[in-house]
Amino acid sequence: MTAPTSPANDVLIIGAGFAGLHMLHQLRSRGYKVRVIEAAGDVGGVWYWNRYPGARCDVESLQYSYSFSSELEQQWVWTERYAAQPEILRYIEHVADRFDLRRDISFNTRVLRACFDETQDQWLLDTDTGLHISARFCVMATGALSIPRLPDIPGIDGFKGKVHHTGAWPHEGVDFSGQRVGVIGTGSSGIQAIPAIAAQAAQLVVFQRTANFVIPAHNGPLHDAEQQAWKQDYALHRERARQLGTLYEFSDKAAAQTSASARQAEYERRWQKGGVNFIHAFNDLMVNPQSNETIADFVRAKIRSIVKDPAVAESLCPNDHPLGTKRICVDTGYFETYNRANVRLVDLKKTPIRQVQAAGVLTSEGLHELDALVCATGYDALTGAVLNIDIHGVDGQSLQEKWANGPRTYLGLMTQGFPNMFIITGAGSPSVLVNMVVGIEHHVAWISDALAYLRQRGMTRMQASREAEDRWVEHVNEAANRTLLPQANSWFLGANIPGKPRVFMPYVARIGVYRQECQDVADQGYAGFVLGTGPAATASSHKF
Ligand code: NA7
Repeated sequence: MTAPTSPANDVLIIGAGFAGLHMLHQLRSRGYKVRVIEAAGDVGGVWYWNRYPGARCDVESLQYSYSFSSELEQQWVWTERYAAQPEILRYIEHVADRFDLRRDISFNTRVLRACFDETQDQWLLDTDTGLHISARFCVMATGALSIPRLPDIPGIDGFKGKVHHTGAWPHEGVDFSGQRVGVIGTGSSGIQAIPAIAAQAAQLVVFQRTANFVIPAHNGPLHDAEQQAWKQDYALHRERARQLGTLYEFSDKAAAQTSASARQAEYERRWQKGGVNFIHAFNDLMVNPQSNETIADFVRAKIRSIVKDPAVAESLCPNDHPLGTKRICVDTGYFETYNRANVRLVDLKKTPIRQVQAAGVLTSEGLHELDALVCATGYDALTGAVLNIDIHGVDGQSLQEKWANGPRTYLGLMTQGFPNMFIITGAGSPSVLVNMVVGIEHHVAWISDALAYLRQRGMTRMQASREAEDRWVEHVNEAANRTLLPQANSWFLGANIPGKPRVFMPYVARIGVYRQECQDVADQGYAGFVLGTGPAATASSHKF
């Protein structure tokens, strides 16, 4: 057969957040013609949209940053242990300026449809601006948490005040002074926003469906000496992060083999230190329900000691899922907020929402009159943004149909039947279970190497084989089932979206293990992938 003609671009990247920007920079510096399509008006991804009060990262600033440029990591100065959204956005904007990335990005453009052209080994994309664009390869840098989800509560459209979602916050900010505000949702976003809104609003009503485990951040200024010390050893820290994800203090002891008093002392020490590190106090907390109960009891006792009203404290105590099986939350003054006179907790387990009316939220106990409503109700996680695009692969197969019973990928990087389409930090990779920037940098490097491998051999097509994909999906399921993680109704499982298939989506593995698995595949000539040109592309043998 004749070789396919060259499309207009080598690579199209969808999304200009942390992933898309790094992918663009890497591929451009390797000589590819690249175009990025971005729905937002500027760079930043999730950090462009999440401008709600209190928004901040729960990974420490010095770790939640790119490692690909030592000048960048040395010169950028972080001001806080956990950076707030404006500082992270400034950092991303700085990266875009520093590496002159914006010239290859089409902003305010949403990809509606992507079809694989089998005759030319290329992707054809249609957008909402009428831009039609083609490329040999397509990289989904669309983010794991980028499709905000408004609750399906009857009457919400008829509310007379403004309804805001934390993940699509107005750029000009919102002034809640003097207002009666309702917040629905007590995940990470709600837990960050609630103290900030309570400080401004006249009254705040929090509608809680599930109480969450929340650990203090102990955020504060990042002092020069500490920052400089870290930067001196940055290369070493980054290398360790490539194995561990985030550099937490991991324990090699089991809670089950530790005395109650020693366990208590360790939980207290970690509580005082703060952050997600808390969960690594012992190595059996995510696999042994009895051990998990000991750390859960510790947090419940803390909640009871902070919240003055015993009934409110009881409602705030999580008791329907093991600690860590929903994304652990990190706060600044969350539980203390319930001691304020202007804050009221509505426990939806006791008094469920019936509907939203023009004047407020009606629960089984009556109407809560409100001037504004904040939905901190989360996202269609991991698959939402990919499936938001009408994607068709070989033989016109639709990705929505293929993933109707849950996402299927090989290594989380590709899905069979959709050649030349890569996904960054998607389902089937560690993704949201590790420091996202570390996961992104790994995928960007792996995809860049795969494209170079194809280019060197004059090949124009790469896709996952069905057999390799089937084995990987099984492997990902087994990994999750060895832990307590599938026990909670979390967004890891799609449980927050009515009708979404209940499949544990991220791959539960230390990123170092996963990196090695990906490296082994590459070293074996991309084992489990089908490489070549046109439909004649042939499968490599695979090990998974
Ligand atoms: P999350 O973690 O999905 O939290 C959403 C919250 O909204 C959670 O408390 C939900 O309760 C609640 N929710 C969702 N729908 C409803 C309805 N219909 N009624 C009442 N309550 C509802 O999203 P976040 O934005 O907070 O955090 C996402 C991630 O971003 C976070 O983990 C970090 O990684 C960064 P539920 O628990 O489902 O009962």
